[in-house]
Amino acid sequence: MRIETSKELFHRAKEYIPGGVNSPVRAFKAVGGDPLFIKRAQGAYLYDEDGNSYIDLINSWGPMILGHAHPVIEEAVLKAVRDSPSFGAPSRGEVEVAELIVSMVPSIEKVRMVNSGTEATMSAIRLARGFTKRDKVLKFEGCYHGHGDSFLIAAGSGAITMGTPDSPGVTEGTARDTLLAPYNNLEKVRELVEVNRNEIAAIILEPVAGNMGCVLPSEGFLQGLREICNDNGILLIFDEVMTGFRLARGGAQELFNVEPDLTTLGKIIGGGMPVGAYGGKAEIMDFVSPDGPVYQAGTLSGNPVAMAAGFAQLNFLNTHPEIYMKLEETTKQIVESYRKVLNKKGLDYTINQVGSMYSLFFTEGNVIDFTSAKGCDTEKFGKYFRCMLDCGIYLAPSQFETLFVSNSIGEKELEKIVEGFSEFINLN
Ligand code: KE4
Repeated sequence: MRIETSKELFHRAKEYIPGGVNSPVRAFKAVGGDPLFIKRAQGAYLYDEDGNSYIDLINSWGPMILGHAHPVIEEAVLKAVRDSPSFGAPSRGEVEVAELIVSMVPSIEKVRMVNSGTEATMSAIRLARGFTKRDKVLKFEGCYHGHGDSFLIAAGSGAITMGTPDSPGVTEGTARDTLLAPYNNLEKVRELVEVNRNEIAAIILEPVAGNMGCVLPSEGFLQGLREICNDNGILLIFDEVMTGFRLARGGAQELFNVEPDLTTLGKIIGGGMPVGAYGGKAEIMDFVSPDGPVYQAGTLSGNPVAMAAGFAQLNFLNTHPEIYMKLEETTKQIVESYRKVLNKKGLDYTINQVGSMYSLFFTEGNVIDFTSAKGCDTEKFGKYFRCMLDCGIYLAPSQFETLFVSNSIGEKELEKIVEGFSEFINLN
């Protein structure tokens, strides 16, 4: 039987699926060319429908921290699916995952499972509004919190990549309740809080931004937000969909030692299955239905197969904390090898790295917020992406994404990544 190529599959996909993809950033629009259709993945490698293999530095946008098809997760999923994929009723797995999350993330006393990061952030905002009886939410330019209406204002990730920072379909009324500040700008936050005194329910941010490329919080930024929220009765929400269980067992809040009131989670929490969650202080979480007045629900929330995958992955991370040091070490080696080659060539660049997340920006200055991220040479980024792909290394197809290193990247893969990068630099 003739094998359909990625090109043929993409052509077919566009017949039935908007843009031929189920999530915009996968369409390679920002880097040109057609997307690859992946057939399977194992460890550090993706295998496409055209018989090529790639070292994966996206890892499904974060979830595959242990590498692909890890036996511990595979076993758990196969076992769970044999008992029926879904009950629509409470099950043991939900309790075990909730208990484990509470034990790993200090600020979380209670947690509600949902099916995506978007659902988690939408629910957390509704809860913050219900709990504080205030309407406004303050977010940061370039931070992406999923595609909920309140967030598609100067959002990051695909919204920047698609050049549609404010998506049609988001009403004026919704946009009015979303305030915007530049990332790392406490002054602007203080100003907005002053002008909107007693009207802001929550400040939400990525404690390490990954959706304008990797951008770190500047010294004192997170602590400063914590103090502003304490002084003004505002809930601080850390969107740790990317950083949760990625940067440390307790996520960015453990790394930077700042506790939010609510945390949103996703990606790693599901071990590759569709899972999101939001959690925080019991006093706030008890406001969620059925005990509280804030409604939120989901047919497949806490799905037994997804809980089995999530528990397997979180439990593995929880019992092997040395993984975090190894991931950071590997990522630092990649970054150091990039720096060596870039410095030798005398190119303008910035690399932001924390734990196993990093981004290369082609720009002179530092990248500390949305404005400096947007000022980068995205054309050059496109060349970097394509050259690395030709060398068998699969990067995020947009400057406004971060890379995620998995625990499957070893010496052999490191060598290949350095080789590919050196080739890109020599050709440009
Ligand atoms: P999902 O609804 O895609 O599960 O999660 C939304 C979300 C919320 N918060 C943060 C910090 C996120 O990074 C995300 C989703 N991240 C993108 C990658 N930039 C998902 C990839 C995609 O959109 O296809």
